[in-house]
Amino acid sequence: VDDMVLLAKISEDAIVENLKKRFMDDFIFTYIGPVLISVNPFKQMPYFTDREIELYQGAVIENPPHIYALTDNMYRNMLIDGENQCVIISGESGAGKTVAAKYIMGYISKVSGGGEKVQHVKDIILQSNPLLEAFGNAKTVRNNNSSRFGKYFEIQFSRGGEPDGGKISNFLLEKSRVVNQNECERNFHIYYQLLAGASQEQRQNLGIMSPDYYFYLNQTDTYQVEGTDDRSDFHETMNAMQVIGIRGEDQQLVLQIVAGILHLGNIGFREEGNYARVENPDSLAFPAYLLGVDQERLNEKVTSRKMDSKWGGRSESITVTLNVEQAAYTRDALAKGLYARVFDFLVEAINRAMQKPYEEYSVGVLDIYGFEIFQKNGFEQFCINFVNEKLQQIFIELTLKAEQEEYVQEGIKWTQIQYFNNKVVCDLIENKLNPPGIMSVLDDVCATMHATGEGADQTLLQKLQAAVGTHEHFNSWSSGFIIHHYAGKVGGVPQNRHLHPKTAPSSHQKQANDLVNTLMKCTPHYIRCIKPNETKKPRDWEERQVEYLGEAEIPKPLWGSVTAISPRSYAILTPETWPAWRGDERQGVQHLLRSVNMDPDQYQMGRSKVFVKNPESLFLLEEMRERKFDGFARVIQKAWRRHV
Ligand code: AD9
Ligand code: MG
Repeated sequence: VDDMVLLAKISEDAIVENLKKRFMDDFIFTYIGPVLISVNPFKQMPYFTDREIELYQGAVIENPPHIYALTDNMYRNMLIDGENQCVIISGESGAGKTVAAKYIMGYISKVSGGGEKVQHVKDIILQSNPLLEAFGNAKTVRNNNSSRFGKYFEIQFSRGGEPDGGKISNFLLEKSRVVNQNECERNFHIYYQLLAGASQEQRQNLGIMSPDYYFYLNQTDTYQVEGTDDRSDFHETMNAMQVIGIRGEDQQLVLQIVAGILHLGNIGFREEGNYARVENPDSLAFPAYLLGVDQERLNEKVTSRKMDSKWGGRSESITVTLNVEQAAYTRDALAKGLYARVFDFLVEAINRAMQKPYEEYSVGVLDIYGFEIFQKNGFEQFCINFVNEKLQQIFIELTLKAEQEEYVQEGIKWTQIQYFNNKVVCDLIENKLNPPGIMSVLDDVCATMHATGEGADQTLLQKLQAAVGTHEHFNSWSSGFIIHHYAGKVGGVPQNRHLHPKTAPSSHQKQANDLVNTLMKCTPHYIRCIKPNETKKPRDWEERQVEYLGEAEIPKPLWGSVTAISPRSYAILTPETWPAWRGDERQGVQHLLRSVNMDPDQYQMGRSKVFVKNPESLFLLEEMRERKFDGFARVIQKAWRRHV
């Protein structure tokens, strides 16, 4: 079935079976009530052409489920109701979120009008994808083009529906990837693009060597990605910068910093009486030159740290010399910081190019990475999972609230829908006081710990135990802790990297809350992407899918609502059968439902609709009607034959 609410019985098995069947028949889209499910086909489907764009545009007739239908619906809603819209795209890594986001942007760009200026904004919207993917995506085990940042893309429209502006908010760039990667994974695409596509002159100026020369690229021995041409992608990236309006010199500076980071990574250290010394002083020269800093200054920067210290009531600054481990950490922190700045610069440049002086209408697209449960989970997973927990929270609030408000409006009797409200997990993480949540404790430990971070892990664990030790969604042991998220249990072991003063975990919390507040002001839409297999091959459905669908995550409607049961269309089912009912519609519907012996427990009459508990009873109605019609048609046919 197109919409799983119409399944005879909405069970997890039935949902999965339905999805699988459709997937095998090349239907990747299915609704489950208000949510569009999209199963990654891992091959180009034939129904994303201009023909479909035409078909779904302002469609009054029912078309099969499609991302274009959802997008068109958002676009029309925005124009007709004058309300901002947003779509939350969720799903595990490699499930097709980014591809879905691009289809949405492509559709909007195609169906909306506009002159030269609007066309320019459209170009920027579309070109922002290859640019941000070059700097923010990487090959991972799960996805050859995995987004390592979250993105909320607000497309802004004029009152007439022309996309004449836009704004990107980016979240949680996975900075750690700049300095190390898991096995079989790569650093961000831009590095390999630059190495493959740089001109002869650039090679000379930027000190471009083969990838295995650089420590930040050679740790995993993975350089190539199947189906990816880094060289041509490099030109696409540079072209995107051009379209976005980044000046030639700035383009060169961006590349210079990217190369500078690579050379920075090649600064090694040796131990000299407990202190770190740069192994080969010559290795400082090139990164210093590319990053535009004095060589000696760079040396100081990576081998020592300035600290404020209070001494006899006076505050003074002292310099602490670092050991080898700390020096490497500092070098890496510098690399990550620089990279994040470059990324932010690009986002700002795109935003500047799409800036609009005032806001009218908008459609926001949220493409953010889903829950992550790894063998080793760090602060990054903690933040990502927290954002997802918040998204689930608004999903529940908005869908159930809308549903239950309708019941009230229609005056039908109902009991509170039973579902797992994950607010309890959000509170565990973000509570400010009584007891303070995990973020607060982290903040506190970061602010008060000893400069080197020694002993901070234990302090953190002790404080967490004291604050939330008895919480039902939290467990801890001597060296780590587990959070029971709505989507699963995630365990983590704190590591000093993550507990630096001023990293302020609360800033991530603020970002998550800002995002939620923005989304709450829009009419929401949902796309849940599903990855059918780990092989990345078409027509392959692995049974393990079940647990990822997490049917429990989707609160079920208790009473399906049917807007139109017209006594006229079903009049054939009533004993009076023919001719059609002529009286009051409401009474007609009641008469109809009684005469087909529908159990009174199974339906309720609302003010403007009938509410039916089991959608199957509707099928029954349909089926009975068809049978009767068939019978009727046969009688006519017979009569006709006799006549001729
Ligand atoms: V991640 O959380 O950023 O790692 P995504 O974004 O969910 O992940 P992505 O959209 O990048 O996944 O899809 C992964 C790959 O699946 C793509 O590179 C395509 O090769 C493939 N894919 C996804 N959706 C489609 C589709 N509708 N048609 C064809 C698709 N291929
Ligand atoms: Mg993605």
